Amino acid sequence: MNETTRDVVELGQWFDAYVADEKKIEPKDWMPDAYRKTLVRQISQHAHSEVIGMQPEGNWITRAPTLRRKAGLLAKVQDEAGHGLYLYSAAETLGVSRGQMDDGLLSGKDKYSSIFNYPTPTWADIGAIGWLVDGAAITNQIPLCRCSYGPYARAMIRVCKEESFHQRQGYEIMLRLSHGTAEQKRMAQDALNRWWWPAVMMFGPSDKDSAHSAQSMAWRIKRVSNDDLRQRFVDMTVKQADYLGLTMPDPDLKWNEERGHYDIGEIDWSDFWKVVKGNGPCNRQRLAHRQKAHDDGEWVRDAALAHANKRVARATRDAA
Ligand code: BYC
Repeated sequence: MNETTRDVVELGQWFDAYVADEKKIEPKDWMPDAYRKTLVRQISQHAHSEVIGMQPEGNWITRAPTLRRKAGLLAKVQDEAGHGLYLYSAAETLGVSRGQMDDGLLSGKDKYSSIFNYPTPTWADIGAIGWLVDGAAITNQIPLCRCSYGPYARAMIRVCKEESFHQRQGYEIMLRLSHGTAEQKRMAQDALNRWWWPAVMMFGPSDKDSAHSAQSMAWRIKRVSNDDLRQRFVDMTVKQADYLGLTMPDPDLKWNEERGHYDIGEIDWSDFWKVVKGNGPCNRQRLAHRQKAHDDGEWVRDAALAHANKRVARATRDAA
């Protein structure tokens, strides 16, 4: 064993013990390359999801039914832009640049959450997204507040607080619609029918097929497995649907006395992978829209960079 290999083995042992002790890894700490890589993958995917996630709802800002609804929706979509920015910043602390992450998203190399590739044809979709998608996001993200990487864990605290407001605004829309006219109730039920299974799939493949879960849990990046998070979400949401007076689109959904949880029907994983691989109903539209926003913003990036370069040049001259 040469000196360098021994150092890495010792550092690896230090790292494992450190995270097992629930201590946070900070940007300048030593970390295994694979840990860094996994975090860059997960955090940048998460950031991309927030940014792409603005599109399905942004679609309704100009058509929100009242001023109050418009203000709530505007605030939610702006929060999502903010989440994207915290998360890109958290990923940058791992040595990847914003430009590299933009390229990853726009080239189709990087993933973003499958859920944002479905259309939002009615106002009830805005309710269903807040209730189900943000509900699923909170279920997934609360444990991430205890992630072993400090900048990601800290970003998650604020994100979760804001997601909690998003979930409530969505649920309140569903409550009003489901207790409104027959047509409004029908819209709410239709939105639930379309969003339920994609929301259940948001948690990722089942544990036996999840490529990264075991290692990510050992590193205390992920704290709860995909299936356990999915179960938490199902158990919580079934009761909320009951209160709305809506029917879950799953004839096999039933309470399992022995397990103390709801059982759900078979998940159509082929649909999930189709969407993840870029062939969902809106994948192309979402990326094309993002590409256009990126191109339209080029002059802003150029101006900001020119300004920053000028300041650096002035500071260097003054220091000389
Ligand atoms: N969609 O081994 P696995 C939001 C991929 S945004 C697409 O289990 P991992 C919001 C996975 O990446 C919510 N791909 O992976 C915004 C991997 O492929 P790669 C976003 C998925 O990473 C606006 C492969 O499948 N939340 O809150 O251990 C409005 C195998 O999976 C998906 C986050 O990003 C999916 N759903 O676990 C409203 C949370 N699932 O990378 C709301 C942070 C899996 O090897 N991320 N894949 O090519 C995570 O917690 C984890 O990354 C996941 C997946 C649970 C998503």
